[in-house]
Parts: sequence; C-alpha cells; structure tokens
Amino acid sequence: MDYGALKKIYQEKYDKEARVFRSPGRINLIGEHTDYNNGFVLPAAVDKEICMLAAPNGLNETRIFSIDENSEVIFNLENYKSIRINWALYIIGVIDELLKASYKLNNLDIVFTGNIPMGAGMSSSAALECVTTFTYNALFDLKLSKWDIVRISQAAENNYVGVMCGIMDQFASVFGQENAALKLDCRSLEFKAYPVNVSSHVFVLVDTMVKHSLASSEYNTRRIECEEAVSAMKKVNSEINSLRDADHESLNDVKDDISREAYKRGAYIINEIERVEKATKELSNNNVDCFGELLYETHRGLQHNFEVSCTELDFLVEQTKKMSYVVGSRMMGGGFGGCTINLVKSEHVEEFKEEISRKYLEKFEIQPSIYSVKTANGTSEIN
Ligand code: GAF
Repeated sequence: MDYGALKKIYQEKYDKEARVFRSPGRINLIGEHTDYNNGFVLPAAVDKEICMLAAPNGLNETRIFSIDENSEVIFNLENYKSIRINWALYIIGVIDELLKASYKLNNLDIVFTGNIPMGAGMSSSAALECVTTFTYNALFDLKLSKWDIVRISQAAENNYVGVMCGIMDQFASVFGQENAALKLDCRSLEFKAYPVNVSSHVFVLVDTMVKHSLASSEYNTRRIECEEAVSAMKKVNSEINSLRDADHESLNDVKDDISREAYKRGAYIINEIERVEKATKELSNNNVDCFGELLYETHRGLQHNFEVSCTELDFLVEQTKKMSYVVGSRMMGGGFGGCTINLVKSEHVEEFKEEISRKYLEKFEIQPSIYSVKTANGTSEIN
C-alpha cells in the first residue's frame, strides 16, 4: 500500500492530517468451520490489507469515506442505525459494540481502502472490523487488549452484519505473524506458531470469482445444524458442550434422534478437528505429501458432508489431481465461492497458474484470479 499517497487523499478530503492503521486478510491452511465448534484452526495473516486513516473532527457528525466505493456516509453517534449501506455496516457495527459497552467515543473523519479481494474468502470483512476497532482504541485510548479487539470485531459481525462467524478471521487479522501460520485452539484460545515454508512448495490461491448468494444464510444454518447434534449428545452425556468434546461413537448414538444434516455436519467437524492435529504434525516434520493429502480430505468433507462447496470450487480441486506438481488443494473459508488453496511445487508455480486458469476459463468462461500471498503481521499502526 502506498501510505504516503493515502495520507494525501485524506488531507485533500478532510483538510487535516490523520493517523494510519492497517489490518490484514488471512488464508487458512486447514481447519474449516471448526472455530465455532471449539476446535482448531491454522490461519496465517497475509500481505493484503485494509488501511484506515482517521482523526477526530470536533464536529457532531462522523464522516467515513470509502476510496474503493467512492462513497461517503455521514451520521452522528445517535442516529447511525438508519444507515444500511453494506460497506459501512462493518464499521458502524464496531461503533455500535463500543457504544453498547459504554466506551466514550467522539466523532472522527475516516478514509479507508483495501487490496483484499472481496468475496474471495480472505476475510476482508474481518480486516475492516479489526482495523476499525484498533483505530477507535488508539484514538480514544480505550485500553483494549488484542483479545478485546478480536472479540469486539467478531461481535460486530455477529450482531450488526448478522453473520454468526467464529473467531478465526478476526484472530488471524489481529495476531498474525510474518512467516507463520497460527494453530489456534478455539476453546482455550491458546495458540502456537508454525512455519509456513513447506520444503520447496508454496501456497497458491485460485479465486473462482464467484460468490453464491446463499453464503451467509447457509453459514448460519450450518451453525444451527452443528448445535442440533451437540444438544442431542449432551442429553446422553452432559460433558459434551461442543463438537470438540464429541467423537464418532457419541454421534452415532444419537443418529436416529437428529436430522440427517446435523449428523453429516457433526461427522465432518469431528474429522476436521482431528485433521488439524495431524496436519500440524506433518507440517512440523516437513511431510509435504501427507499434509497435501489432508487438504484433499478436508475438501471431500466440505463437499459431501458439510456441503458448503460449489461446482466451481469442486472443479478447481478436481483438476489439480491431474497435476503431479500439486500435492494438495481444497476450498478455503466459509464456502459457496471464493478461493481454493493449493500447495504447489515452487518451480511449477507458473505452469500451475497457466494450466488452472486455462481449464477454468474453458469450463466456466470466467478468468480466475490467482494470488501468491506472503504471510504478514497482524493489525498495527503505520508511523
Ligand atoms: C468464515 C468465518 F468468518 C470463520 O469464522 C470460519 O468459520 C470460516 O468461515 C470457516 O472456517 O470465514
């Protein structure tokens, strides 16, 4: 990002200097839909980010300008609920959470932009929420911890945007570390860094360029289905409070009492939580082929049991099985579009890009975008 150029835009728009903050998007190596089931995830923050410039304005209105949308919203801290412009919800949702918690805020002039591809499953929304919380924390000295920033940002998404997301994306955006993926235990919130250099292989993202409209409603439905399985098991064993506490035996015991969907979702999650454990071991031992095989297993689970994939994603994953230089591939993120994450031998990356783009274009008449991302540090202020 050219922070200097952004400062100039701010100066021209609001006629003063601003402080500059950034928060990154993320990839997730493995552990999909496990976060809200108290399981493990393995995300890494990446070198694509949302950048926010802000300063107090001494007025009785807050002004927010989105460079990418070329659009401004203006509201005061009492009447913001009438604003329903999509991009503004992520910022206003944070303001709402802070006001509900009785933090003392004043009006700001805000300008923001980003280079995280939208709808690609790389968490542009979490990055926007996290940079907003970080900005308000810095400018009003709210004394929030990093975990407070994660929680408030997640609450904004749950309560204001209406997507019942787990904690992974906001965690990765705030805690990200350059050169590392972070294995987070979503129950204890302990985490450990793992190097992402997978012996002469790199992660490459292929963006389907589609986002099917059911993404957020189906996401919330998946949560409810997982909860259905948990409450049935809890009646038998009161120590089961989430799918993290369950195994296939306890799930099978309630098979006849729950919907077919709840059973399939539960089975996938139990496997996926175990898979993250296996995957981190393989990663530590540099067993790249075994790690790659686990990516394919995750995709099969997401496709057939969790049912959050789509034709475009399945096609991309299937094609890689014919490419000897790809060791693993799967859909990444919430699903119903967005990217696949592929583990590719470094010297074949260009060949991979060319081949997968050609095949996807032939099949869907859509040119996919391909991203080779680097890992990055979490939310910070730019000095
Ligand atoms: C989305 C959510 F925001 C995350 O919390 C997570 O559940 C993910 O989908 C699926 O793993 O990105």
